[in-house]
Amino acid sequence: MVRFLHTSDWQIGMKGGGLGEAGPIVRETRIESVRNVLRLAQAKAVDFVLMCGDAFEHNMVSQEEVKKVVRIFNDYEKVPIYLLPGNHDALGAGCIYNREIFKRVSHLTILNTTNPVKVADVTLHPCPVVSRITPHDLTEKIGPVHKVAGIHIGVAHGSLVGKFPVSNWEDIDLPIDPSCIERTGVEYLALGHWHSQRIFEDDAGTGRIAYSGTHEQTDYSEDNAGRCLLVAIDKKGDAPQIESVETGQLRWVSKEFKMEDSRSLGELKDYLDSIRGIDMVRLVLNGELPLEYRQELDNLLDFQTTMHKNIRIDSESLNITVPFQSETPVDTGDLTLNRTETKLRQLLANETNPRRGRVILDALTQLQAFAKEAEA
Ligand SMILES: [Mn+2]
Repeated sequence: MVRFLHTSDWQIGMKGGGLGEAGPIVRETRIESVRNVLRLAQAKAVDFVLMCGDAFEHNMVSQEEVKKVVRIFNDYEKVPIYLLPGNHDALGAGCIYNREIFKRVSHLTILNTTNPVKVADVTLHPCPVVSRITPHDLTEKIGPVHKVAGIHIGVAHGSLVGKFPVSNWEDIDLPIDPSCIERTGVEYLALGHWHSQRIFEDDAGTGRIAYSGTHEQTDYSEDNAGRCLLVAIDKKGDAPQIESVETGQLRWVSKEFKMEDSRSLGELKDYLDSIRGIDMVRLVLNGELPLEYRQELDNLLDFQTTMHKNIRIDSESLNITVPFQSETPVDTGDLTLNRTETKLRQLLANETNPRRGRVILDALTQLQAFAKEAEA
């Protein structure tokens, strides 16, 4: 019997680009969440932790960040860790695992060759990544073990051919043939590379190929991320018992809203009220919203930026429409403002590019807001 924790894609040292001020928070949190992984491994008294690649974002990650991870490893010295190099931390002259510091962690084994590794009556079959782009299936190196005693586990990093997830998986290099299970006879193929957790069942409904997903979500496009897999296999040939466990700290949501009128503004407001505890928020706004609601929408979203660690608003597909009654120029009480308004309305009427149209609408909205302020 074997019980282990399957994890992957810690991507320690990632920049968190596009996340603004939340970038450094995401970066630091992923280090701290490694502690969640090892704490869980210790609490569940697993035989070992299996790290399936991309522990580090690249091979040049600063020694300061490496030391933060090693410090966490040292706090859990009774938890054996088997770590596979992925495409981000690929083997080679500059490999991060060539650094002396890793050799001093006695309970850490870097799976840097394809030689099978015996752990009690379990055999690991590692398929370390040797270059960032690898066009052939590295699991081909796993020999058939149908008749070899004990439990056998394949350990690899790449994309299962024909099973691509909906989210934006990094690259189509590193192909892995799902038939690896039948060909080799391993009980379980532990994979890394995809950040969303996925378990693939065979025709008999047995899950033998799985991506643990990243231990801490890295992007809005991921689903079922921030987790690990607790795997138990009783004996050779048995179906793995797989349990998904949470290890991530940051909460992410991504939501699409069709804007139409004051009712949809109300729905948006209710939704925003309901996600107060969420750290990372992406809103996709589309539809058509009359100009008169524009200011209220802007105010709502402006306040919402103070409620989360990151809020990303994608309103490229939102059209602000000018209703018929506001097509007659508003008297702002100022000649220059009136002329500017008329000019902007002419520009808007002739504009065919939606992106430029929105800029003109922005200017019109601001101008009307100024006029209202002046009135008050
Ligand atoms: Mn990868």
